Amino acid sequence: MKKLLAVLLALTVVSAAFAGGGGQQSSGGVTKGMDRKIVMGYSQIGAESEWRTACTNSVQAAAKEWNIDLRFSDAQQKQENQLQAIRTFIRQKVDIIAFTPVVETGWEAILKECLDAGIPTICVDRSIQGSDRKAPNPNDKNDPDNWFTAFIGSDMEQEGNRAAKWMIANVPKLLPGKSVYKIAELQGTVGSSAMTGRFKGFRDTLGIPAASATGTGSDGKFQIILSQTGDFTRAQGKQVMEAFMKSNGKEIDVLFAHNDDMGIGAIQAIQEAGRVPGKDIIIIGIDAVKGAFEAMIAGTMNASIECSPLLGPQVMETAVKILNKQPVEKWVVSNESDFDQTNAAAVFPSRQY
Ligand code: GZL
Repeated sequence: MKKLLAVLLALTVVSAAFAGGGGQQSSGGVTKGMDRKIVMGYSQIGAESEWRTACTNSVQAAAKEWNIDLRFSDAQQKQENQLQAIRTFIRQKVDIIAFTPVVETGWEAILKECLDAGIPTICVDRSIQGSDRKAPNPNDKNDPDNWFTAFIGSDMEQEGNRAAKWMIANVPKLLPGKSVYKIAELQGTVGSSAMTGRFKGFRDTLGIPAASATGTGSDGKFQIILSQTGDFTRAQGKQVMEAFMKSNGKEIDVLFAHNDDMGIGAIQAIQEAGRVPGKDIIIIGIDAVKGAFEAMIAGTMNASIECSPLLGPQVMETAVKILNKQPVEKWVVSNESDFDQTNAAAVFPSRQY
């Protein structure tokens, strides 16, 4: 018995030491792929939508996975808070800064401060004005693509194209017999690349000038009659749709919402105005968040164009490559799909956000 107790005691001591030592070493230790633990400053826009929350969760989970010390700042939709957070990161001498620009303009000065401080930056999700995210001329200091090291995110114009293509292919079948389909549009945050890209891409595919809020497509079948920002939130999407229903409720055939949250907010406004969302008014959103799948399965929403928020792993992998002085693409494009009532139920169980 004494021998058994001695063996058990020895085993307990050894396992505790290993776990303690191993635990302390891996958690406080080095970043994957590096010889030290790196520090990343991340300036996030806020928490305005399901998509944003999923993006934040992805970034925070990936930082843990890569063992990166993440200094995370939520700007609550204000650019001045982002600029302040990035200046703090510079003062703290972090190894790398990642940021999602709430709007496209106003980034030159701060990004040049990062360059002067020798801190590389990764632009995530939304982009900055004048950036086409293709390999820039390295000597052109005025090319915005030289102000940051890499961009990780979706092609917003493509998302607008995809929404218009789904509408052209499906709306005449869902609402047969009309010569013209009248569209209401809920724009995203004014001046954000997500809004400007989707706005332009949708119009390009219809043949409506990108500068026009309203107008009729080149084949005369689709006409944007209303277009206003709902700032990517459910609450404002509902509010603006209430106004649309009051002014033109009877003639709206299609709602194009720059994100699902605004489309979901609009569903309630359409119902309260006595029309049937998903049947009388065809609703097309962007993001493909959980709420959109639930609405498509319930029949109150018709389609959602995926824009993946699961960018965390790519951000961390790109950060390690940059700090290891390995070559990185200027633009790591996300791969995405389109969903509607024909595939939503089958795909929903496998969705990660
Ligand atoms: C798109 C992202 C947008 C989402 C919205 O990449 O910037 O911001 O479409 C989110 O849901 O608020």
